Amino acid sequence: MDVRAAVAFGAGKPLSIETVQLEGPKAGEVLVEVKATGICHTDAFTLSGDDPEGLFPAILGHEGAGVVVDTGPGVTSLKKGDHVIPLYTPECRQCEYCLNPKTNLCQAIRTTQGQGLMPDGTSRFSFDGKPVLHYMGCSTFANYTVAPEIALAKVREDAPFDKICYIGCGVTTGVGAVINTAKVEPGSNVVVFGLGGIGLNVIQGARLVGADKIIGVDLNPARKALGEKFGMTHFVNPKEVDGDVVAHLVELTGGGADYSFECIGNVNTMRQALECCHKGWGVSVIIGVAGAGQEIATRPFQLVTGRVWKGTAFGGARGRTDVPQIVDWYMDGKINIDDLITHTMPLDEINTAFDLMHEGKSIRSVVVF
Ligand code: NAD
Ligand code: AHE
Ligand code: ZN
Repeated sequence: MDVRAAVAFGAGKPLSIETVQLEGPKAGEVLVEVKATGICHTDAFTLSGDDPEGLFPAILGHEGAGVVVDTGPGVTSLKKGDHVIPLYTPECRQCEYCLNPKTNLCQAIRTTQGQGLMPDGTSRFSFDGKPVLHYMGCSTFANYTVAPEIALAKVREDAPFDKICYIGCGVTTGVGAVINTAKVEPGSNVVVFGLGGIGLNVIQGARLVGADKIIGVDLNPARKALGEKFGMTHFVNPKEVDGDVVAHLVELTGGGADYSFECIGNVNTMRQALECCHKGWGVSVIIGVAGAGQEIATRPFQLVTGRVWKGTAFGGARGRTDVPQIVDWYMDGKINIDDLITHTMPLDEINTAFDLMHEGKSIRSVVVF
């Protein structure tokens, strides 16, 4: 079938809106009509050429919501008409990883997913007779996509696509990092580096679990008001701090953060996030994705003296199980998504979403098909 897609033909080039061809779903796969997709910083990261796994031409996008229109042979858990959110972290419920409660990183299809292919090693998309690659198993920058059954969470049908698409990455990553990965306790002091589409969800997750001080760190002064709306109690702009920002944060938290979260993707702020943690017990969670060749550093003494460095993907969530629950939280008013979606646009204007992100003017842009 013909579908409309924003194609990434090469690193650093704007997306090109094209009519591409999409084959129907093969065994274990599902054809989804994408109704809305968010644009995450990770899409921009891959498009920039910084992603060691970035391959072109590809159809990017991994924060979508839509409706099942067809199922391939052997699909049992989904049917035509079901509302779904594609999962870049699938949940097969059978692999060694899914059977281990310590991780959400299902590895059932990770190899082919990283190569931009469906689990059988081929692509369903083509343009001018040549294959176009999938991205993160989702490719939501197209009005139709094919995804493996294990990479689709079935969600309630009364939830609006243009809001719940954000649960496909940003909301779940931020809120999940607090609840699943860090397991922040009520009364904790929390420091969040980067108040964008992820960091603001960390802030609302911290408020949800009853954190005490919630300190946001961002270079963009416009993030202060929004952070406060989501539960931030203190704002730190590193440009306005006299002296060392780590020392300032340690003082502000009365000895160091119980938990810190890096939501930028910058190895220098990752170090600051670790080092502002409390001696003896502070835990720092890396969420941000750093470019090819980047490495983190700290004095090992920071760890010897009890700070813990860890990371999280998709907020530690098991998508088919946890995503429907997060949709319920949104529908019940427990979490706020609407105020984080600052811009909506048609697919033809998707490059504007990248401009707004780079200019610091948006939190989340959503393309509505
Ligand atoms: P974003 O662009 O919306 O937000 C980034 C924020 O960081 C902005 O507010 C910006 O002003 C701020 N910032 C930039 N440099 C800074 C600095 N030196 N000091 C303080 N603040 C600074 O991005 P996002 O969509 O929120 O994504 C954040 C990061 O999380 C990206 O690296 C993205 O790839 C990553 N990510 C990871 C996961 C995961 O599962 N681990 C999921 C989604 C996104
Ligand atoms: N491909 C990159 C890493 C990109 C990355 O870390 N992706 C996160 C999700 S970011 C969503 O916005 C993730 O889930 N990682 C786990 C995984 O298995 O990909 C690289 O450096 O190679
Ligand atoms: Zn993302």
